[in-house]
Amino acid sequence: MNAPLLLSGAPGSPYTRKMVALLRYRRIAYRWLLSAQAVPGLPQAKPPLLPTFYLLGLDGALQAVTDSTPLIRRFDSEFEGRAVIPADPALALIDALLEDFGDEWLTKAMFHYRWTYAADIRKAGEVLACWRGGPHDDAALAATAQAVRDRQIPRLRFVGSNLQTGPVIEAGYRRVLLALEDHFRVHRFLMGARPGASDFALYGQLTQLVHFDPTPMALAAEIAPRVVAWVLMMEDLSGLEPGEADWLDVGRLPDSLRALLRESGRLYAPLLMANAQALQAGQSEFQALIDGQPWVQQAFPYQGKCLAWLKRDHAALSPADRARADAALAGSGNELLFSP
Ligand SMILES: N[C@@H](CCC(=O)N[C@@H](CS)C(=O)NCC(=O)O)C(=O)O
Repeated sequence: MNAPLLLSGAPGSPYTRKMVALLRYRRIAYRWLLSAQAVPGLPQAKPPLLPTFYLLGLDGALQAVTDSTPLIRRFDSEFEGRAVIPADPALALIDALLEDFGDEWLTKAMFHYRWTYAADIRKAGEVLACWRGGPHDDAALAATAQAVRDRQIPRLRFVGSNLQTGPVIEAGYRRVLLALEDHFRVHRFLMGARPGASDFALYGQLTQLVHFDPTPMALAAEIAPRVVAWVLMMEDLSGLEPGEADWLDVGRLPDSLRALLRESGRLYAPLLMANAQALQAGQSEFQALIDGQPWVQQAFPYQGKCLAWLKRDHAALSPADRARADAALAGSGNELLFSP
């Protein structure tokens, strides 16, 4: 794997930003294609998600591979040094939980703000359109912008955003900003003095929330200047020299990280459970009570997989490591994820 890794993605895609920042930090050379069509003959991912990596398979042919979470683990094992999975398995579980919270919950806030408010809809429609094909003249840009909006706005229901859940999503975003602001008063990264996978996941969503979409961006500028700065710093950590002593001690997690874990327990854990139950019962929709509000959403098989991964990682811990991870999670609301 010495040749630069090839990927396609877009600047407005939080998962693309997560992975490009990761590659920079890991000092893994890459070629980022803004359009997969730029290189003829590339295989198509199924489903076609951004980012898509084109990686050499055992047969020597390029394979289209998606999904940042397993890709991060694959790169950690295939490329030496500067790992993002914490060395302590108990801390690694906390990191994985927060990575999932960023990827799967915070993305609801991203999608909600972007496609709910007029100023956000207007900006995202036009700017996202510029990254599609192009260059465009004004009429073509206006038409593509409208096509992007017409495609994305109806998809709000897939993330569960509606008039009733909007306030829950927004209050959660505000509390996440405040917990992060508090954390960055003392620590450089979620995982201590070096970044974990969770840092890259939250960074990816926050590239959009804090630096692109006007409504959540204004809130961040008002209440979370350290978060605004952190996101820009995360973009390129190629100069950081991490050491083994730089990880947090899972036995003494700071209150600010516990506050973030409580957000995951409050907002995301009940949703994961309700989703898994619906999938198991073969129902296409689930209902949950999130932060005291009814939440109705289409069941999402991918999030069923997320829960299964977390359970698997928790079950694979040694009894001593599991006890330390459980102690760190006690009272956070995430315990139900791991109850038999
Ligand atoms: N779990 C995937 C999620 C990737 C994802 O959902 N990407 C979005 C763009 S940010 C996408 O491609 N959505 C499908 C679409 O827009 O058609 C990952 O971590 O990479």
